[in-house]
Amino acid sequence: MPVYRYPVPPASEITPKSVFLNRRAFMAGAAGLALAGASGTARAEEERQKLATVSSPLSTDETPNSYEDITTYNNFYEFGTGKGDPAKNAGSLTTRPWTIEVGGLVNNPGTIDIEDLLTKYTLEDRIYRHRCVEAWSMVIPWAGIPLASIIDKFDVQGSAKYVAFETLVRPEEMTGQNSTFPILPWPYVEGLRMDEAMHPLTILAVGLYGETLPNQSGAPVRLVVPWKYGFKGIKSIVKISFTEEQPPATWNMQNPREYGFYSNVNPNVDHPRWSQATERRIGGGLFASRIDTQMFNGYGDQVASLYEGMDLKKYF
Ligand SMILES: Nc1nc2c(c(=O)[nH]1)N[C@H]1C(S)=C(S)[C@@H](COP(=O)(O)O)O[C@H]1N2
Ligand SMILES: [Mo]
Repeated sequence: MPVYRYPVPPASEITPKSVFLNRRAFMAGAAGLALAGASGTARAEEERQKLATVSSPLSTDETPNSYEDITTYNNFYEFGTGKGDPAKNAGSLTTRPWTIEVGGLVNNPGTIDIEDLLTKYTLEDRIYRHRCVEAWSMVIPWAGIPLASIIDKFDVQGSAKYVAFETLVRPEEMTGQNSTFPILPWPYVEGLRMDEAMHPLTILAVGLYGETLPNQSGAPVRLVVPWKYGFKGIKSIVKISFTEEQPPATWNMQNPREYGFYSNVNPNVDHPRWSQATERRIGGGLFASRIDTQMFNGYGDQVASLYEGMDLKKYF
């Protein structure tokens, strides 16, 4: 299994939150306005935590969407199916204490504590393009940790070919898990091939705009795989396991014709009910013109080699 290494920035490049925010505000007027919105947002969560991040060369230089856009237009069916439902309903989720159970084909099974993720790792400032399968997109400034550097510690066995992820099931706090006609089977589950999981672009995100994640964004920890459609980015993770067989993925099980296991952003492979050739960038206004969707969401230089020789129309 290939292990990817990347340069770790020196401590002198560590960016305190205030500097991060000022820099963003300076770089982009729109983002600056959004920050005013952020400070007014009520949180039924722990006190805000300052996240020190180092900037990553893997960030896009596109202007991030506003905090408002990113936190009020969400998909998180555990809290309802409307785009505004997670912002309305996710405040009820208790995100401390929180541990992720790690098991399956590893020599050191164990747990990951959210406090350790926040304090014992170098958090990287990763501004990524985010493309939903529903053909809208955003640019999001995450704070995250490369998944590879986290799973290394569990000593993954050579026979592991995939990583499986699971979201919390807690109907008392997750309104969408309470409904009489469940829209999805719970828990929400996802999976990656091992080399995708180890790729330096793949992160577990714990922060947004220099603060801990708001619940609607998948607090306290969620997956972000920027070259894949958004639904691969499973939220509020409680379990990670390593498997030999391809693990189940919620939308793929729900409708395999519409949602593949790989789900790489691909403008040449349409969703059966709509085109994937273009996307609507949220925040551009209702009548903003659509932009062309890029192969692998624009991350092709970094990830195309993972799929060399694969028929991406078959393995979509
Ligand atoms: N547990 C869970 N994770 C989830 C979802 C969900 O419904 N439940 N929705 C997915 C979909 S379809 C998308 S597009 C992204 C949205 O992430 P965002 O709300 O942070 O933009 O989360 C993904 N992760
Ligand atoms: Mo999505």
